[in-house]
Amino acid sequence: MTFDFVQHLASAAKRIDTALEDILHNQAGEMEITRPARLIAAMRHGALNGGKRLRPVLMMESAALFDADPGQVVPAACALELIHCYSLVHDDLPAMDDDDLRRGQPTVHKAFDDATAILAGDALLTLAFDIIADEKIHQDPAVRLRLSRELARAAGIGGMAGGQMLDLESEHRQRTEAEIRQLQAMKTGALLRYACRAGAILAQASPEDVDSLTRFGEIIGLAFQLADDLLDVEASPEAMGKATGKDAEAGKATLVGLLGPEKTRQELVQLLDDANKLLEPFGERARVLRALAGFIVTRPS
Ligand code: GRG
Repeated sequence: MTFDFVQHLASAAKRIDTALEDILHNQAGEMEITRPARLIAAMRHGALNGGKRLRPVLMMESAALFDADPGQVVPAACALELIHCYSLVHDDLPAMDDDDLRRGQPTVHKAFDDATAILAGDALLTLAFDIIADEKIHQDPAVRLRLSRELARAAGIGGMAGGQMLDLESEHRQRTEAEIRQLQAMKTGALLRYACRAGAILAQASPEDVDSLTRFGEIIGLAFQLADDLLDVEASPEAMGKATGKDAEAGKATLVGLLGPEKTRQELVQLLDDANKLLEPFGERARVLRALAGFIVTRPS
């Protein structure tokens, strides 16, 4: 029987959607005064609106290489997705990207208001750490602590939030190629890296295997960003500021702006090759991760 990756991705995403639905349902307390319904509704709007669920699926597949218990991995994967959703809710705010639509629907601040969107993002972020601290994630508190600390670092000043700040500052200053690579590894790469690394940590894989999955995540993180930038340029070529390395529309630094589409495509081919080499020792067990890497490089949107 041939392996249907698209079907597999859809059913893994559905599994995450169902688990996220449960988690957010359980946030609604009986007393409106302690659990404001409007905030829960805004959190649901930001988290249950049809994302691809790439990060949780990467975590589940990394953990599956080492036979982890899905009952532990799914909540950890949901925690990561909640952080991703929070970042999108805040990124869409007028003070940042000022977007009206996300995943084809009104952004949280459009459907509610700015203050509610800020609070919904805050509550999604903090809920993620509540989940990671729960015994369901792992019986060993040292594993939960490690997952929690690494998640804080991936999302915080040395990771996504720091990368977003550097990106915002790029509107006012020229970036070198090395600087753009660094800020993108922080802004988008850190959560993708964490997805793969945390799967291996949760499964208590050997340090060598944790390192391999970490490197795989780093490569996937860079490939994801390059593919995203290429999609933007293909959608509106005038957005490419070759001379400045900036996406002219958003004023943000991009590698495709600096290197040009052709070199970017060549780098993507090389990255996919590197990613596949890292998966070789896992043979057939890594077929979904292999397909995911290919999907990230060639995805249509
Ligand atoms: C606000 C702290 C803070 C950080 C925001 C991730 C981020 C940092 C901003 C998003 C800006 C953006 C559109 C970056 C391009 C890469 C990216 C993260 C795309 C969205 O991720 P997907 O494609 O989205 O996985 P879905 O909707 O499928 O979850």
